[in-house]
Amino acid sequence: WREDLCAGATVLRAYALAHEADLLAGVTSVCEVAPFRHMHTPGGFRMSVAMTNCGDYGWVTDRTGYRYDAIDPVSGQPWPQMPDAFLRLAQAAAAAAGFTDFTPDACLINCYEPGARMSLHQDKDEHDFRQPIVSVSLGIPAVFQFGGDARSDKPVRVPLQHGDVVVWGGPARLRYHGVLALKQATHPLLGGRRINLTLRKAA
Ligand code: MD3
Ligand code: FE
Repeated sequence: WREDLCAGATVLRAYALAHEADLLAGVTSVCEVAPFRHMHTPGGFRMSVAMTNCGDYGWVTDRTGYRYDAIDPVSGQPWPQMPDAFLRLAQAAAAAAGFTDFTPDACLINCYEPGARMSLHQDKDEHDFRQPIVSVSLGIPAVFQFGGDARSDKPVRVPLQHGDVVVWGGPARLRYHGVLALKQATHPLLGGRRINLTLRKAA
């Protein structure tokens, strides 16, 4: 159930399954305060993935750029607190992959419908690249693209299913990555959607 994609990138298959109910309840409670929205890139494009956040900081993008912000620009209020179930799962997964002091203060929640995709990018808006990122896949499957240190490096495809958790740290932390356009499918708990939690230490 454990696969190393490369040094620093560990797939924990089905690791979140035992906690799916708590995680989904957490998503629902976050969305009551901070609903999913389609943000815009600095170049003016509407993202096909809908997003929200919880924790002390949330990742946002708009015409002025990408950043972590303590305030939800839609509500003008702080992001909702990170649910305990998110924090506990992320810390356990990070420890299982060898990162013992992971203290996430931000969780970006991505919502994909069929056709939604995320093009190759690096996550580099965080301050401390020694801290890993933990991602949790829920709902319909997706094909993840795991590239190299340059955008031109050919990515490998990694299918991700409901319950899979991936820890990205060390030499994998700044690798290019993305998600291919989702195919139509149905998940018993989530219907035709995929939700991905990415837990980070932003500050
Ligand atoms: C590899 N999300 O939100 S999670 C993102 O499935 C993002 O929604 C994708 O990329 C998703 O930024 C992929 C997996 C992931 C997250 C962060 C990484 C892979 C990573 C950082 C470095 C290397
Ligand atoms: Fe990313």
